[in-house]
Amino acid sequence: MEDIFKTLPQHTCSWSKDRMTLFKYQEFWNLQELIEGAILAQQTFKAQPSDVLLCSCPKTGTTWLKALSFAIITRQKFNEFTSPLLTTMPHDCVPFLEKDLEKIKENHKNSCFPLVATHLPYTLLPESVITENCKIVYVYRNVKDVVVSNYNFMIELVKLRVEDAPFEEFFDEFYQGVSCYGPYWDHILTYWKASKERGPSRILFLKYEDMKRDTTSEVKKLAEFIGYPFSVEEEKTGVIENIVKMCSFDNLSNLEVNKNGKHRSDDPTISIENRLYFRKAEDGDWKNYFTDEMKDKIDKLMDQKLIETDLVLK
Ligand code: PAP
Repeated sequence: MEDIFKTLPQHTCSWSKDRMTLFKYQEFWNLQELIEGAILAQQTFKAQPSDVLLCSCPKTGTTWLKALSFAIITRQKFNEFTSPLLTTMPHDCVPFLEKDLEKIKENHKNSCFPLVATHLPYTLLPESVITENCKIVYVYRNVKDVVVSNYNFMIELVKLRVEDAPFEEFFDEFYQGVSCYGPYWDHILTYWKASKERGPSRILFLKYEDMKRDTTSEVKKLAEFIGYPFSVEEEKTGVIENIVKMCSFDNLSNLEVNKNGKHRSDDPTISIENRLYFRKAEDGDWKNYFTDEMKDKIDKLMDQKLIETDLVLK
């Protein structure tokens, strides 16, 4: 690992007062520990054909997607009163490829639990995900709210106050593509290109804003895609609505575990307060942060980057 890192471009983020350094590994920026996790996953992860990968760039709806997918696949065993989601942070319910290889191995051995989450771009996924033709769900979100969500999360992570971490500097670096798992648009494009090659039966795109607007429809789509469709009986008896309600921001963010608990609490060096994953969940919070100039600049960039796609990130 040491030899690899010696060769990688690196960048110390100015907004972080030099508290955060990112490395560029195979076209994408990231923290050292997450690149190490990616390399280990690439070298050792053996996907099973039944695995379903929940993929996303950070701050695009990962926590919500994990909660919904977990609730969908465990609904025969648990309901809205007994679900582990009521006492366990969604990130601790679905293992993360860059960090939880042992847990995933255990799941492969002991159960038929198929969910694996990752923030890796498609081009960095372990080879076996492709050769085993695993299904992939990719969630994405409008770029401006992603910038703001990242900013608020990252400054907490490096223990800076808003006054001490200028948003303009964070925006500039994000715009240059320097963010965790960034450039964000290139991340999306890796999955978009793969979906054109592999077809919609293997890669489902979900958009955070669509999920907010019509959660029930998107949840039905998700359940069908991952192979756990709702029966007519379930639709009639409100099973979908119960899942939607249980996984809603209002419900999850008010649970004791998500207000006061810590994620990865067994390892204090990487443990993160769960509340940081539940901030506002609003569309358009960017309006409280962006100047007109920033808005025009990033909208223009999205027009250029996504010109060949039908994706709208503005
Ligand atoms: P991660 O990639 O670090 O896991 P992720 O879950 O993708 O983060 O993104 C966090 C965002 O999702 C937060 O958005 P905000 O900063 O704009 O508020 C968070 O509030 C939002 N979020 C978390 N849970 C839910 C949910 N159940 N429904 C809708 N949005 C949610």
